[in-house]
Amino acid sequence: MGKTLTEKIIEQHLVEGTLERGSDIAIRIDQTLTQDATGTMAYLQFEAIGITRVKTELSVSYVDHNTLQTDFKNPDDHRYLQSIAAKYGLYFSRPGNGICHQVHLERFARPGKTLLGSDSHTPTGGGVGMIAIGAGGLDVAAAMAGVPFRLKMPKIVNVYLTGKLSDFVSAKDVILEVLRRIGVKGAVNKVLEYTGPGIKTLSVPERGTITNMGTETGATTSIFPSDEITKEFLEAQGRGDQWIPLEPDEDAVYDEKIEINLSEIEPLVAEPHSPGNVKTVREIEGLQVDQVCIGSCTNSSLRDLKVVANILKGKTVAVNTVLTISPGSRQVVDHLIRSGEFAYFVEAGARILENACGPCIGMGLAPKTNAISLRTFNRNFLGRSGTKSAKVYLVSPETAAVSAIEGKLTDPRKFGEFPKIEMPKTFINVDNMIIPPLPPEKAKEIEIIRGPNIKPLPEFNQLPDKLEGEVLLKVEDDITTDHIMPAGAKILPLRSNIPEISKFVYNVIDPNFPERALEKNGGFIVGGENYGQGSSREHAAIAPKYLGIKAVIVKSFARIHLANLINFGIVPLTFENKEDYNKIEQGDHFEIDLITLDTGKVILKNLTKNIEIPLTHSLSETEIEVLKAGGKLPYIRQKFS
Ligand code: MIC
Ligand code: SF4
Repeated sequence: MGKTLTEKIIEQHLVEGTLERGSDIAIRIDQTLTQDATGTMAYLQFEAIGITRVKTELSVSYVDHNTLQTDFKNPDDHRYLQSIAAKYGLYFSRPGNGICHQVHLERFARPGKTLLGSDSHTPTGGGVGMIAIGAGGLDVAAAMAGVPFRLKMPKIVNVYLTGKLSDFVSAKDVILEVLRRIGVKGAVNKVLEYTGPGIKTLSVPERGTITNMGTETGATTSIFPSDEITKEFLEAQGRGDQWIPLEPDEDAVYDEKIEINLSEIEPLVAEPHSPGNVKTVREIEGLQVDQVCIGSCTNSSLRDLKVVANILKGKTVAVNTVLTISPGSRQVVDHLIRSGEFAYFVEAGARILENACGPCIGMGLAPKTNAISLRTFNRNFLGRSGTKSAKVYLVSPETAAVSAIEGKLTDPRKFGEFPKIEMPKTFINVDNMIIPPLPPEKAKEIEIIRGPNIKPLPEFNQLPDKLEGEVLLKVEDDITTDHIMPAGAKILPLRSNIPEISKFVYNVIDPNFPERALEKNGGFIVGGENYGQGSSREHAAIAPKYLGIKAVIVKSFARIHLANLINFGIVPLTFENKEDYNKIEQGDHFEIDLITLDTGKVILKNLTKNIEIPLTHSLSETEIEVLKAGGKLPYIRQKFS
């Protein structure tokens, strides 16, 4: 029986387990990446593991999220990260060099390798045929220490592409089409593997856009084969020697199949406040737009910004609209400057931002009250832009650029002729802002530099046999980590200070939550489906843990958040009967006996309502051990040192 590409790469990296779907497996990790907002915590944990040098083939530390420096905190973190990279043998991509996923695709991603990143959009690397997975910082720290990464063997979904995209329709519309079909929980514990004649019409950056935003379907990762197009891209990046051909067997067997004819896709848009609320642009065209933001790890490649530049050429941004552009990397900017296309942004009146995440994570450029903001980004969760009353719509670069000129949401096909863009045969390699690892003898001499905001990770106790307390919060379906642990210019700088950041847990939904949790000595959170969708930020587990959250009881979990809860000793439980969710109210008093955890079932006693509710879980034996040890850090210390 033939194999899928996913199976081939996973099999080559398998340390434990089999390819049986849903079983617990452990894989060897070749590469890791971190970014600054998750990286400081990840490296504090790496230090706590006590290894002298990273054990991966390649590990890169990027600075791209926390680049708005309103006080000392962010630059202190950058300095800390730089000293860590020098001491432990990592590459360090300096602030301003670009967004981790864009730079990694350009300079480091390699077909056939595994990549674990402390950012949920790490699957961007799947654009060159690698298994690239997002995870919490502690899992990435462990991978840097040589610990295999554990996951459930995902189901493999074949996304079979035929046809060819029309002018003004691009890769973003393809992933929006996938989201339209399967929604934000459609691919939890699945890999989206792209094949079919249509893939030959997509360049590597376009494939990267699709695998990047595959994260919004809940997928473990997304992957394209490594073919002639991949070869050309790597050669143009001066990395032709890293190319290997990789594809699924012709008779590969997939668990599911989705067929998409690229020729039939039209410009799409995701309405507030979920990337899964997809409509055609035609359906809601005409909406006045106050702000248009172009960039992010989804749509900031040279291909995308060239298209935008040429749409803007000779035009002016509409009077009541603000246009921002945040390029993905210095390589992208360098090309645009040398080709003269950068001038089109400037002349059109775009506000040019740093090569960083910027407005995507609410780091500046928050929209005005009740604004309509059109963004080429991948997420439009409530409040993420920094303005709770703003409505964020996700679109392609083509739709964004044309709408910026018109001042209203416009189907870009009305623009006229599609600008012909020319991609360089060879990219300018601007690696002078990437500091390579120091040799071990030199690395030893490096001192780690810590700013006053960098606080050690709090120690957490071992798990007791019985959990007791109140339901501190009851929430609905599709709660994101942006609800649980918001980001933005005010909160992100606190990422290396758990006591401080914990004051903002659930800030968008219930600003009194932290105070109540501390006052009641902790308790429980009850939720619906897909709890914890979105980012990899482990602060969405560490900070609730710090506030005393003992267990989270929901209908279903998103993958990365589930792993993060386990890593920090919060018990993740699910209802055996989903309707039991309705039998619980905020304020109810619970008692949960964990003695039976190993059997896969536990009983929740709702003392307030005087009822018993059966709960279940998907925890592996190792995960139960981790929980019992009080989290992954004490567990690793016990086991590996
Ligand atoms: C995001 O897009 O939500 C982030 C910010 O990149 C996060 C990581 C973080 O919270 O630092 C992610 O996607 O994992
Ligand atoms: Fe940065 Fe936004 Fe991409 Fe997250 S989704 S890595 S915040 S650009």
